[in-house]
Amino acid sequence: MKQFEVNFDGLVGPTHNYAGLSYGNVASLKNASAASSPKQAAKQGLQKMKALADLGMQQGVLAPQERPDVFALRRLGFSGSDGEVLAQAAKQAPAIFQACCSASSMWTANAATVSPSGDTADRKVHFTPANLTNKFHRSLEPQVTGRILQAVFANPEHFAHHQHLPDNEHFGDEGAANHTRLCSAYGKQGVELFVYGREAFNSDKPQPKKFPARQTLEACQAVARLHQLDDAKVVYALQNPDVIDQGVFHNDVIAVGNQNVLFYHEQAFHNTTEVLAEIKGKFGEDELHFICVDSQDVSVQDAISSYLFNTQILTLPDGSMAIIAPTECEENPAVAAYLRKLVTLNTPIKEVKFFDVKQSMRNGGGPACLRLRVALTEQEYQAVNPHTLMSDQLFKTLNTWVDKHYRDSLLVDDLRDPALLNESRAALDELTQILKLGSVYPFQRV
Ligand code: SUG
Repeated sequence: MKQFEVNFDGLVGPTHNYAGLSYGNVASLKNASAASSPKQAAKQGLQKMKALADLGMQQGVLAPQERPDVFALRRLGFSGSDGEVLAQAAKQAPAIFQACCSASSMWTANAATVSPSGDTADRKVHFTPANLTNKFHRSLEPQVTGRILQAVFANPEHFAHHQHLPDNEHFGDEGAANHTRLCSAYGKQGVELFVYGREAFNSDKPQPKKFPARQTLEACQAVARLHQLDDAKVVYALQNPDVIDQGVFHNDVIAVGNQNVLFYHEQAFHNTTEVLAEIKGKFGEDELHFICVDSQDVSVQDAISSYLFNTQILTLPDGSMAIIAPTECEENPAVAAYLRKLVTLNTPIKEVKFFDVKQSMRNGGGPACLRLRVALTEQEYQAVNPHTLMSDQLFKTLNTWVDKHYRDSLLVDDLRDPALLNESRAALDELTQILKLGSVYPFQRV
């Protein structure tokens, strides 16, 4: 049976802005209050999706969320008409207001953890939306994310959806950004590698001193239980707390895997030797490539600023692998030199393609942050909502939709404009019709 990985990229929402909301994410803090371009951001994302579809990859689209989140602001005590809620919140609590305007759902690597049917006891594809408890602006996402995922993967014969984990730091869960699956073929049982930053119920264990560890071991274990994974095929690895303190806020900023390749920085994990031995032992006899990047070749700082590891490793239709990298990797001399060398080594990675996703990069989101990977069999693929799958027609329709609804430029001060709320809702209402999602947004359900 045919089997492949489908990348579901997040469409950038109409309120894409730089508010400096993510302590521990260097780019987000550095670009706080810079002007953003929602239109350019959405188009950069669409270009990447279309280019991957043109390479022969299966590519899907996930809808963004409704922002400003007036419903969250009302929950926090702001009242009156929608316009009054925005005005009061912007004046009385500007930081909270900005958090309720973030377009952060665009980074769909944080939307959910997905386990393909080859790994699960009931042979369904399992989804658990990430609760994203560590950042208030992101903690607003899981409910609507769950609805969007159910509208895309609706068939209960193939897809199982779980509620996000309890909204508490003890179960802090950032989804697929801290989850990698290694396998010899997408449809075969693989090893699911969960990377966590701390143990919530055991403070004696190592944890970062400066920046927060967003993902806990207990959250990883809960997701593995929900997804009915076999313990013999799961590895839990502690992220190196020192790199979290240098700005590696998710594991996908320092390591990435695809099929039988794990590409990682030598400082990515705590106890690397043990972690790799466990992966190898659980993977079995098939060929497995560990590609380690030394600090001498690429420093942790260069890895963070270029996002060398926030790349997508794709298996192309001819079976070879390509790296989809942000243009920042091309601009960084050490990283560019490393990539030139990498494609000559004896690994499946033979090619690097650079993409401009600068609008997203300025908030700490590279190519890999922008996509949720879903490995599917042909039969499961046929059960996906077809209106969410990239095609020449959908690419054209979505570009026209962006041109119609998105602003060229946005400053944090513009977020209080009630017209922006109306523009966003009009855009999203139309989008749910294009993608045939039904009523997933709170404003559509009142
Ligand atoms: O959660 N940035 C996101 C970036 C997420 C990147 N995702 C992965 N690594 N998979 C975050 O820190 C910044 C928003 C702002 O500052 O306006 C933000 O939310």
